[in-house]
Amino acid sequence: MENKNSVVYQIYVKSFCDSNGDGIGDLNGIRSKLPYIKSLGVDYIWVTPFYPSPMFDNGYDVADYCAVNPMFGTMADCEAMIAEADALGMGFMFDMVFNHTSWNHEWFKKALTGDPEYMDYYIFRDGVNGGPPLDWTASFGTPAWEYVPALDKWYLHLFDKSQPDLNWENPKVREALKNVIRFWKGKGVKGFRFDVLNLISKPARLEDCGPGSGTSYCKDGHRIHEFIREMVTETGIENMITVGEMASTTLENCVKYSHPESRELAMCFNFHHLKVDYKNGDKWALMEPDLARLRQLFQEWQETMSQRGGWCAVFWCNHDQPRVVSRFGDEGAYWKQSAKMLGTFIHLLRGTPYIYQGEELGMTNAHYTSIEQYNDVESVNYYKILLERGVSEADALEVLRQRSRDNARTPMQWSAKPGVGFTDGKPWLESPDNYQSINVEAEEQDPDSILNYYRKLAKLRKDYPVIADGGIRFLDAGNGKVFAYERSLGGQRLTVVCNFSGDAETVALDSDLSAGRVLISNGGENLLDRLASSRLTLNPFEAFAILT
Ligand code: TEU
Ligand code: CA
Repeated sequence: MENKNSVVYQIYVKSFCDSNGDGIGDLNGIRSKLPYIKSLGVDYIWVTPFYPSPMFDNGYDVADYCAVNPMFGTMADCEAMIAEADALGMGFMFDMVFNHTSWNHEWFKKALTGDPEYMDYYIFRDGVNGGPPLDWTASFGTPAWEYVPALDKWYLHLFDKSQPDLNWENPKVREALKNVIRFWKGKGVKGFRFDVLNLISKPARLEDCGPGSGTSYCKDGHRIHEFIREMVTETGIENMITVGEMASTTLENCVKYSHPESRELAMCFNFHHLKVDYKNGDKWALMEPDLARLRQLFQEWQETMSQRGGWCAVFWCNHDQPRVVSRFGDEGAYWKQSAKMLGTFIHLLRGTPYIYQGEELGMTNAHYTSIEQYNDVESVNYYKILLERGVSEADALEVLRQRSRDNARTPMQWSAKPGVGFTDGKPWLESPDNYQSINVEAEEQDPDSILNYYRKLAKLRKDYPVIADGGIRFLDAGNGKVFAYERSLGGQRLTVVCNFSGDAETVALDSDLSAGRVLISNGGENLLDRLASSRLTLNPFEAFAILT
């Protein structure tokens, strides 16, 4: 990838902006907001799938990779959107869902007729003792093998049963997917996000696998680096911005996925830092975030990637994760402070920062009170599973309130108008009541808003090469709730200090910063004077960055 000072904005197409009043976001809605996105100072826009789909997984079940779902617009709308972003100096990254298709895809429909050529596009196996080939569970809580009576065969789906996994061992599949990349490259797309890419290389001998999570047997498979390198080099995208979503991957693999000499990807998403509030590693068991573990993970990944020449996508939010201010910050007295602190921490790290739509406003979780308000297949499945495990309805709703992917999918809050400025119709998903105060219109008027703070963060990455090109070292601030790191390039140092606690915390910094220049701070008064003493007391959720 040509430059390390890029910033990416992620759009969840269904929830960003509705241009035709049907309550569903669309491509013309995105196009109408490109000047706003440009005003954030971002370089690329990752847009989630808008291809033909039955929408069981809101578009991550693709029925045609090279077309536009009429629900979201036309190919002409898509081309106009790409052209307008280009004219504004921004590039689109399209989302490639290559681990699986929808069961509505023509390839799978042909497979279901028993056509052996197309059955080999997927992973069909004979059953064992009248049951599935393997006792695997899928990511959304169901069994991972589905029986087809007409064929007397089972097919693998690591996600919903409507999302049959593709067989990447089949060169015809690999070639067909390379043609998808070539098609969108030809349309002027400037980069790609690859959905659960590290799951595409399945075990050589499936029958030797034991029971359990299907993903756990398929992640970082034995041909994964070969497949990625082939896909990237044969479509000429190795110098584009590309990012692989890597489910449950390892640091070692991410160094390899993202190292320039690998000729694989520009960077990866990993999720270890977003599991520090999973009790016993279970997303659906609540626990307070383990801040010590969070800091340790960032230190380990950031310092190792820096030393080994890999490159991380750095982020808190996406369309699958709860809103970070509700998760690691504060929705109450310290809402603004904590949202700014969380943004400061991510944006000054080594790597490419991603802003998820609404994160720049401090948008919060949805706070739904009934299961009827939820849409996400994963959330609806796990609500049933929790009740079957004997969890009460109230407790199951509390789990969803904190963990559901719908928390990220409430409509983008543009204004305090009904429909939150997202639609003139009835939105497909309800908004939290706080849209009255948390919205673009209100925050544009407030120089001290989270929105304007995020604009400053993005600009710092353009103005100070130490952020994009510098090394990184985590500092021991002598307080587990305060995360501090130092960026360095040549003789320049940037010290970043973030208090992840809602209480005042005292730290001991090992260098005198009082003569430095404050590049950004979320509010502590007379900071440099306070830094003159060796022990500094930070306000709740205080954050700053000082150049020396
Ligand atoms: O997500 C992969 C994945 O594992 C997600 O389900 C997410 O990590 C998990 O829900 C967190 O608990 C990708 C897409 O981002 C997601 O929207 C799709 O549902 C999934 O793949 C299948 O395509
Ligand atoms: Ca619409």
